[in-house]
Amino acid sequence: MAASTLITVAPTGAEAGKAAVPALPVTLDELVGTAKECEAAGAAVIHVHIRDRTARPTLDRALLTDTVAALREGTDLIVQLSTGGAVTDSFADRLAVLDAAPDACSLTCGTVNFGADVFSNPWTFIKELYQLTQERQVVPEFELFDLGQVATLHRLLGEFGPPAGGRVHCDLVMGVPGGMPGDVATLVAAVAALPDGATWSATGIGRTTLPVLFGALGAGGHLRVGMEDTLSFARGRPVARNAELVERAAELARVAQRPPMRPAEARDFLGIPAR
Ligand code: KMH
Ligand code: ZN
Repeated sequence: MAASTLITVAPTGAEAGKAAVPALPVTLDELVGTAKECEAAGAAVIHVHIRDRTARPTLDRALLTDTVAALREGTDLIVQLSTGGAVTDSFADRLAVLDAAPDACSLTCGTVNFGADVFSNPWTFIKELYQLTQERQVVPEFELFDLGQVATLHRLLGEFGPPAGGRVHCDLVMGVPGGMPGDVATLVAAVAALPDGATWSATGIGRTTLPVLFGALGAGGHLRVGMEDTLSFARGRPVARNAELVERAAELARVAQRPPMRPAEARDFLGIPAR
């Protein structure tokens, strides 16, 4: 079991609206401020979605490039850009995210129903994105929303070889309406199906946040938390700041005798070159 716990913060996402959720970081200043607080609280990776001037999700290349630069300037966090974007984003725009030259990016291994929408990731897109990460040396994190996507990950690695950085790190995204449920039995089944030697984090959407967090810590996995995944800190109590989700995860990781991994250690763990 890993001696420490990688904590990723996903502070914004593409789904929640600023009007309904004023604590959501949507401007570059808000994002960098959040990132600094979350790093101090124990995060080592930031999973980034950005918003435009009207707080709508965007994959604007210049803004993505500025965001990577500002996060590097203000923190030591590993900057992982989302290539999932919003369900409305085109494949071309999602591939072009790598033009912003992040340390890492998400790479979802299959299409999944996403509430009333569809998060589309056909095989042709998955393999194109994967080969681009290899070419650009951007370390992918394999996002797995369902067990069938684990099979696709095996196929991807079998056909195209190891990822940039040489480490296979996955994130189980559980409890999306349409994806795998966020419970411990499903988590154990998904982990058992991962490629040999793969490391993994898990996150539970909404009310599955805590069962998945406790299950992941107990099973030797790593954690993703943040307002992309949950807007409630406890029943009837909205999240006030992303950092309080990181603080809680870090505290529970310490209780589990697996304290938060610092960014330098996390770079080594994920195969990301030092900056
Ligand atoms: N916003 C979702 C449709 C990712 O970042 O790679 C997709 C998502 C996954 O959040
Ligand atoms: Zn995301």
